[in-house]
Amino acid sequence: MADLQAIAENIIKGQAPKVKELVSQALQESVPVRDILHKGLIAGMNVVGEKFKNNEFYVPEVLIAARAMKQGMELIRPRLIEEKVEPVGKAAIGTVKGDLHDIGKNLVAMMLEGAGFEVIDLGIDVPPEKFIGAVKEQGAQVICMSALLTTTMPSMQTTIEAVKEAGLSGKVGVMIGGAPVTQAYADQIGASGYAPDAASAAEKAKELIEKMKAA
Ligand code: B1M
Repeated sequence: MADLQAIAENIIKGQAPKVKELVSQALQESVPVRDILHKGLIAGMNVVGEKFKNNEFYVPEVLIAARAMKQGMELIRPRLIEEKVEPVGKAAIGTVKGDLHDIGKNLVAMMLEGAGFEVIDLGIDVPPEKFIGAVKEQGAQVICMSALLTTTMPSMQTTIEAVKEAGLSGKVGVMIGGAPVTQAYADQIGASGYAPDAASAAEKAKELIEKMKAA
């Protein structure tokens, strides 16, 4: 019988082949795809996020778990579309203009996917207009900006100003992060959220979506 907890456990262990095998079995046994996603794949990534936050896991373990998650997701994606299972939200993520660091940004993207978000990855060196485009043309509900250089942090403020100019204030959440970024900086430039690490980033993005829904 399909074992959703075993899917979660193998995500945590980063056992991609086992995850694929268990997900295929669950699909064959007609386990609801929503359950495979939430009680299997996402449940596993939630634990990975917690362990990462508590320094029990480091970057390599997260990357290996995310690879297992991705392979499981590939198997269920056609069914998610077929059954119109809505993602938790849509997030556009990128490293800001002038900045080429992407390791942390990629981790945040993986944790967002792991939390059930549809992620539009805009890559590195992303100018404000590209973030705005992702909101207007692709329906992103949260903009996630990463910066690793003190010299590129001002691009976060420029993007927030562009969000205001585009009349999108209050309609899209804007969250920021990266090694030199702080909550104080987020407050100073008017970002709606800040997170110190990839796991907290996924939680914060969810919180922003819920706040916007409630408003
Ligand atoms: Co660069 N680099 N680098 N670098 N680099 C730093 C950032 C630096 C601190 C090194 C140093 O001097 N000690 C320094 C910045 C100084 C400063 O501004 N304060 C620096 C510099 C100066 C530079 C160059 C200017 C060097 C040069 O050419 N003279 C140059 C700039 C290029 C550019 O961007 N235009 C440069 C280039 C590079 C490489 C290309 C060689 C390479 C990047 C490769 C890549 O990313 N593909 C690189 C690297 C690897 C680093 C260090 C060593 C590691 C960064 C990293 O990946 N950390 C870094 C020194 C360091 O941090 N020890 C350094 C691991 C990653 C998992 O952490 O990105 O912080 P991090 O992400 C975390 C959190 O911050 C958070 O979650 C992640 C996981 O928990 N987070 C978010 C990140 N984004 C988030 C977004 C969120 C929320 C949380 O919400 C949206």
